[in-house]
Amino acid sequence: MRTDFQTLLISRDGGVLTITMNRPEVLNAFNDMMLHELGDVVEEVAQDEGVRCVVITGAGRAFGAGQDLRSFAAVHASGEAVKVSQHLVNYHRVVRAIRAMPKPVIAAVQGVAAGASCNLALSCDLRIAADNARFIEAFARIGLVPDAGGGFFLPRLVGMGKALELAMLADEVSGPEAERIGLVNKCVPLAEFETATMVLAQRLAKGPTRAYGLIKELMNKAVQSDLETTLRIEGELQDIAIETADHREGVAAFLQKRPAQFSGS
Ligand code: LHQ
Repeated sequence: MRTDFQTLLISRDGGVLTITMNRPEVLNAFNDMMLHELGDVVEEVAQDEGVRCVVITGAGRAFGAGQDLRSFAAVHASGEAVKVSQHLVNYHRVVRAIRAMPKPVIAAVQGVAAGASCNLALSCDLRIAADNARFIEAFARIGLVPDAGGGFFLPRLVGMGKALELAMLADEVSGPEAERIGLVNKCVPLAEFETATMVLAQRLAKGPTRAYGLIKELMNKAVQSDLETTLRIEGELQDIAIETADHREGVAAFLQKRPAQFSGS
């Protein structure tokens, strides 16, 4: 697994891989390098069976400030004919890789998560926030629409009415408020944030990884399907899950009245 990135820090603790976006001088705003490196690492880690949970977080006082507006303005000023939709393909690569990743991905958000960084967090499976978190669908502040998958994830997480409010008014949502409206799964005091993140990540890394991958596949498909299709997919995925070692171990542990030891296979 490659670890020599210019804009990312990579650390490994057992089955947990932490990816830290590391441009703290601009609140981890995305320049092209960071966007490409993040795409590379999320695609690569999907193949690494030793990694059973991925955490994405930010260095310094922020999760991320979205697109680096200076570097994007510089490209425009250079006269280079770049359509923004071509640039967005790089964000879409990251979002697709996170959704397709056959293991849990946690966004660990402290400080600000604005624009595309906010929506990157929404594309993850679970979100944990520190109580200093500030979620901002900042796009309308600069006359844009939510990108990086926000149009898909935001209304599904908080409902259409709240999604429209957040996207149109572009007001900040605090960590506790984000927990209240379902934008994040859990908000904890900043002093407990790192420990709480690792406790959650290690718990997931010791879980039935194959089943987690199938759960993701089921939910990914279900949010875009009707009941009949979902019931069919559920059966197909359960046929796979029931053949796993972790299923056998889970049942044996239950019958023997002991905690399960999941191998991830
Ligand atoms: C930044 C940034 C930033 C550069 C803070 N860029 N430097 C996709 C495709 C193409 C085009 C456009 O967009 C997109 C997707 C998007 O993500 S659109 C949304 C882009 N992001 C924003 O509009 C957010 C811009 N940033 C802010 O509104 C504020 O910085 C927030 C609310 C995030 C944080 O405010 P503060 O905590 O008060 O921090 P600050 O503003 O003082 O920022 C600290 C430094 O970071 C500062 O640099 P300086 O040299 O003055 O210390 C900022 O210029 C820099 N920075 N965001 N996106």
